[in-house]
Amino acid sequence: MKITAIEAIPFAIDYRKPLRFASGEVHRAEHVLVRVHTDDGVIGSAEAPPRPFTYGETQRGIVAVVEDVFAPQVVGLTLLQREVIHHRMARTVGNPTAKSAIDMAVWDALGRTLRLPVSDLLGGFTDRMRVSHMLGFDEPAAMVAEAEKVVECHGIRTFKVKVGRRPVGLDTAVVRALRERFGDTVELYVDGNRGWTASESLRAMREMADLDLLFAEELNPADDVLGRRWLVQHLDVPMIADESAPTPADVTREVLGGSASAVSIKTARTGFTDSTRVHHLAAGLGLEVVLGNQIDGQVGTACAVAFGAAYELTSRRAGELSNFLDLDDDLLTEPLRITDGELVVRQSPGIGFEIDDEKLARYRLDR
Ligand code: MUC
Ligand code: MG
Repeated sequence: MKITAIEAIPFAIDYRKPLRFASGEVHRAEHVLVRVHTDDGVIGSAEAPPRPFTYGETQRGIVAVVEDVFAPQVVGLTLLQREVIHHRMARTVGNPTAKSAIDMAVWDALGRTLRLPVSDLLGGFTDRMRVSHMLGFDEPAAMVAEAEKVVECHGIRTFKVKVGRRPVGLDTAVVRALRERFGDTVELYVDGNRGWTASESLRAMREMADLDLLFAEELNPADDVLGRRWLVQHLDVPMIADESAPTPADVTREVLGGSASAVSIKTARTGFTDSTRVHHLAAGLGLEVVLGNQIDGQVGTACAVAFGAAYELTSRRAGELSNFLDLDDDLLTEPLRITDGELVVRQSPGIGFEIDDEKLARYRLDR
């Protein structure tokens, strides 16, 4: 169970169409596949998605920090020393997706070594999650057409609508068009990625008061501290902390400070080890949880559903597990499939996927 090497492999796969939102846009999945090797010949894998507009990481930066800083700290430890791994990596600030990919690749290697699914090792609550689909910025008719396709092809009936444009009517028109098209057959919530001010956010939420929204996420910057608290006090739906709360300490600060009343757990930024901490914190504080997406590929999505299905609290709501549908191709031997609006956790050892070597060779950027 001794870790003998860690690889960081940059790869790139195009999105069929860009995803646009208030803090940025994504055209290509320029991710890093992290592979943890052990002396038993086991390889555990996970992916790190650089999101400079959220965490400041870049693809080259992730490769460098894994190779130069984290690999030397982790090689030589065993798969059972996950808390030592966490402690050593924590000496370096930031780099959340690089650290998380190592953490999850270690868990994958552990599951493969023990011949057990990681989701069962974590909590084993269920083997599937309902899926929520994220709708990026476009005209109302185009966003409704995309939602129709997603309902028809995948049976998904929960949508997170990206908002945060100006004037706010651009976005409220989309949410209204979706509610008019689907009636009460779909669940809707909105994510502003900090695009609006506190007063714009409240005006928009009041305009949408009759649209039965589940949640609002990061409508305005949490750094506008008083404005954000004021907004949360005036909303009649929970405000989800996403990018304002990337660590357990941030979750505590934002929630106890009154700037959030629910939390997004993203395995891409908190791995399995810190996602477990955020989960326990949310359970202890009585917060609602949404399993979020960092615009993950299939490797990242398999990680997210393995974690989400492990606990009752994370599997209660639909999880954001469908961004990979927009990718041209992916790295798995057996692609993930969303059927009847659900994604199932594969009951194989580890996280539940196999990397296709031929595809990795095709998309890797370092050879
Ligand atoms: C989301 O939930 O915000 C877009 C930016 C980011 O950090 O994550 C995505 C989705
Ligand atoms: Mg968000």
